[in-house]
Amino acid sequence: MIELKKYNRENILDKRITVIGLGISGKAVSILANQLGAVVYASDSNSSEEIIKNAMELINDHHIATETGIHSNKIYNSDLWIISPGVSAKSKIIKEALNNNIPIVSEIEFASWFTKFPIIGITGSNGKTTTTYLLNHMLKKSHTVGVIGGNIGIPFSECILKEILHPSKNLVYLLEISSFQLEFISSFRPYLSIYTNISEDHLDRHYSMKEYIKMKLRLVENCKKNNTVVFNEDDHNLKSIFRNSVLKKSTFGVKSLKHTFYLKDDAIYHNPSNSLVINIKDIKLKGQHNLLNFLAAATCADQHGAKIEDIKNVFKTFKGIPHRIEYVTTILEVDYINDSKATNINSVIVAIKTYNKPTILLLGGFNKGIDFGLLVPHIKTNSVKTIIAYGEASEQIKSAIGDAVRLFIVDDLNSAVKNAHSIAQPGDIVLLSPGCASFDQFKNFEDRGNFFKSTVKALS
Ligand code: UMA
Ligand code: ADP
Repeated sequence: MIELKKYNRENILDKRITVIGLGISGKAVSILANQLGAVVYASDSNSSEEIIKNAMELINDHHIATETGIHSNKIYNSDLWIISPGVSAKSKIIKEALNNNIPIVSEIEFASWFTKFPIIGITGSNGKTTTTYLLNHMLKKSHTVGVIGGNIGIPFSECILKEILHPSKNLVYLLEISSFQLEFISSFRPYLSIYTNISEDHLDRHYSMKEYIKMKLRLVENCKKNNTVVFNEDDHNLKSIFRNSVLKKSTFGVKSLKHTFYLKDDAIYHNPSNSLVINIKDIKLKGQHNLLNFLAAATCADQHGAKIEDIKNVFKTFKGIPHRIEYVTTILEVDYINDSKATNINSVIVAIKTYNKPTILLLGGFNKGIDFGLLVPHIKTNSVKTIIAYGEASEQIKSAIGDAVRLFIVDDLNSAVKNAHSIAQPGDIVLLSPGCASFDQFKNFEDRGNFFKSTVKALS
C-alpha cells in the first residue's frame, strides 16, 4: 500500500514532483507546484505544437524542467506524481509508477490541498457546464464570490494560483468535475455536490457503465454527513444510488411536487411558500434538459443561501452558452443550430427532442464507444428526416442506424454542411449534434463548433 502524504505550504518545499501531461491542466499545476516551492519535472509523451509551446513557457517563464515526445526514466525520480485528466489509470506509466511506490494524485486533488474555501462540485453525464454557469449567475449577489473552474476548461490549479497570488475573501469554487478527474483523488471533498444525470459516456476509457458510475460516485466518496448531494430524482440510476446515502439529500426533477422547486401547470414554484418562480414560456433557454439544469442550479443555489429573487432573475434572463443548441443563423428559411458540445448519445437525444421541425442531423467525429442504435427510437418519434454521417465514426453510425431514416455518408464536417444546405427545404432545421468527440478532425468541441458556424455563415 502506497502511503499518500497530503502536502501543505510548509512541507511541500523542495519535494520532487512529476507532472504527467502538458495540456492546460498539466501546465497550470506545474506552475502552481513550482510557485509553492516544489521541484517540478513536467513530462508529455506528445510533441504537438501546443505541447511544445506549453513546455517552452514553463522553461522560459518559470524555469521548470520539461520533456516532450517521451516519458524518460527521469519521471520516476519523484516524491509525488500529479496527473492530467487525460492520463488513464490503466496506462503503462501509471502501473510502473505504482510499482515504484510513487504516490499519484489528480490535478484537482493536488490543487484542493491549498485552499480553505468551500467547493461545490458539479458532475453528471450531461448539463455540467450549463448548470455551473447557471449556478454562478444565481450566486452573483450572495454572500460569496463564485469562482468557476475544473473540466469547464479552467484548471482548478489556475484558480488556486490566483488565490495565492491575489488573496480574496469569501470565495466558493464552482467546479465542473469529470469522471477522469476523479480517478486519483484521496481527500477531495465538495461541501455541496450536484449530479445532473447518469447516461452512457466515456466507455472507451472506463470500459463498462459500472466502472463509469463508480468513478462518478467518487465525487462524494470523502463527504461527511453534513455535506449535501443535490441530484436529479427523475434519473433512475441516481435515485437508486442515493436512496440509502447518509449524506444530506436535496432533489430536483419535474415529476414530483416535493422538490424545493417543482413543476406544476407549466410553471415552476418554490417550496415551501408555493410562490411562483416563472412560467415555462418565459424561460429564454429552451429544452426540457435545460429546465432540469435550471432546477439543479436553483436547488443548489437555494442550499447555498442565494435569494429567491436572484434565482428567479436567472430563470428569466439566461440565454445559454456557445456550442450548446446555439442558434447560428437562418438561410432560406432553414435554421442552423450548433450543438457541437453534444459528445454523447444522450445529448443528441435531448437536442432532437428540443425541436419539432423537420431536422437534418449532422452526426460524426471520433466514436467514444457509443452505440448509435440507441438513437433509432428517438429518430422515429421525433422529426429527424435525414442523417448526414461524417468522419471516423460514419460507417459505425450507418450500420447502427440501418434504414431507420435516410442517411448519407460524407468525409468531413465541411461536406456535411454543404450537403445539408443543398437538400434542406424551407422550415427545416440543420442540427450539428455530433454525438462524438471532435479529435479526429478538430482540436476540441469549440474548434468544431466555430468551424461549423463559419462554414454556415459563408453559405449565405
Ligand atoms: N499524456 C501523456 N502520457 C500519457 C497520456 C497522456 O503525456 O500516458 C499527455 C497527452 O499527450 C496530453 C496530456 O497528457 O498532452 C493530457 O492532457 P489532458 O487530455 O488531460 O488535457 P488538458 O488540456 O489538461 O485538459 C484537461 C481536460 N481534458 C480531458 O479530460 C481529456 C479538459 O476537459 C479540462 O477542461 C482541462 O483539463 C481543465 O481541467 C476536456 C474534456 O474533453 C474539455 N473533458 C471530458 C469531457 O468533458 O467529456 C472529460
Ligand atoms: P456537459 O458539460 O456535461 O458536457 P453541457 O452543459 O456542456 O454539458 O451541455 C452539452 C450538451 O449536453 C448540450 O448541448 C445538450 O445537448 C446536452 N445536455 C445539456 N444538459 C443536459 C441534461 N440535463 N440532460 C441531458 N442532456 C443535456
